[in-house]
Amino acid sequence: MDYIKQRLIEIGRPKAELVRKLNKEYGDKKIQEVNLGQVMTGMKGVVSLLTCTSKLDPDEGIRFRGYSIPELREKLPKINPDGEPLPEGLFFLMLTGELPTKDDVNFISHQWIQRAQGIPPHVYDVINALPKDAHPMIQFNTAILAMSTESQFRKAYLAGMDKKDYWGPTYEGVMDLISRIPVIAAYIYRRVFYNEDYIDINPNLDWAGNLAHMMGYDSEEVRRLMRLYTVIHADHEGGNVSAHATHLVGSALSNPYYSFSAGMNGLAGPLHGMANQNVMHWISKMCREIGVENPSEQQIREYALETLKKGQVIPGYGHAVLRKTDPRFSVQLDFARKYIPDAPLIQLVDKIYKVVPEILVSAGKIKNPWPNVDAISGSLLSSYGITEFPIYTVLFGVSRALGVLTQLVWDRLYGLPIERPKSQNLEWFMSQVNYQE
Ligand code: HAX
Repeated sequence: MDYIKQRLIEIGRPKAELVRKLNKEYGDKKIQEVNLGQVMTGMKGVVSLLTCTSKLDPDEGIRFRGYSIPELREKLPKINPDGEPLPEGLFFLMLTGELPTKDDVNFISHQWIQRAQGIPPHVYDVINALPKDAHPMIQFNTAILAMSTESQFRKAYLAGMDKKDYWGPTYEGVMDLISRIPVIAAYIYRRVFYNEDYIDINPNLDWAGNLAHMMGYDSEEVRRLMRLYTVIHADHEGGNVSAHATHLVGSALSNPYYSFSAGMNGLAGPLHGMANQNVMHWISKMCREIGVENPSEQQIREYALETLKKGQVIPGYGHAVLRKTDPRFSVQLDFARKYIPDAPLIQLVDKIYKVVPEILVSAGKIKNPWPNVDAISGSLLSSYGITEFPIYTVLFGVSRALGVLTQLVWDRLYGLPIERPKSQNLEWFMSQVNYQE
């Protein structure tokens, strides 16, 4: 057993005991009242999930195990002192709650390189059976499901396993899956956009550096970008669609591949991860229709108003929880200002940022008019040469695996049961508020 698993037993067993005790002794205690509006608006603010990897504050944004993004950039191990932290370190932090050492990060990097070798050949056959113009998220998710033939959890479950041990083969599956998805993502990218000219994994590179390498980008600049990208997209509490879907499906003891695939189906929605691609469509359509590459603030204002008039959303703006500019947006903007200050797309994103919030506020219904992570991530990737928009949500998915799969390991360490909220029909809700037609 590797030392991380050993550590998880030490940390996880007392926590599982605590969860059992809380449930037994305080199970009847009321912790929150739910109002009708919350149910009718997608359970906003209803506390109903136990998640320890990260916490989202409406004003401050995300903290991973208590650390903000600027703190992570300072405290997590890096390859170069002026570089970005390695996502391996964030994974360790989310998993154990402890800041990793360089040795921890090296251990995980090494594990993931080794485990990445285990992708069975039929996974590539399955991807190749799809048309090349199938959206990369379809190809990505199909590959994830095809990899579930390797599920160690399924084998161990069939062989008979004590409930207390569910987390062990889950952890193994999670490590396998995380090690393999950059290879799959890069394969899909090269298949669709580079005429099947594939690039092998480099055993001397880190996880995010390898993703850049296998996609065909070998500069230190793109590796740095990928490290930042995969850290900031990794987790966003438990209630977002990709995390919640992974948790929900996992609660039926579906294996990590099935569970993660469910999360990725959610990420592919335009109100969630697909927004990063849609932002780029929105920007390019605006430039095309106006007939300029660099529209003025007034032209952006008119185009944004036109979008709202057509009953569409402006992608990259708004959030179900956040009530301020997303720090994941701000860190990308700072990164761009530092390394590529003259990039025209970033200047355009900055200009849109000046104009769009006031338009959304004037429309009078949005709760948060500020940009989210997706308002800039595509422009940043594009400015570094990764211009193929349809791959963007796949890259988000690669990063999001770190958080939602860590949550899955913890669901099983805690021994959480199957999720089964109660539903009621419309008449029931009407009766609760004495509604008379
Ligand atoms: N443009 C136009 N209208 C918007 C809007 C936007 N960007 N964001 C919200 N609204 C509208 C809603 O559609 C809703 O209208 P109706 O009352 O007519 O239904 C109203 O404002 C109130 O919505 P809200 O309560 O402020 O927002 P929700 O919690 O319902 O939705 C969303 C949050 C992120 C889905 C929403 O802001 C949105 O659609 N944004 C654009 C898509 C996007 O950028 N998604 C990515 C979000 C971050 C993420 O998950 N990344 O993966």
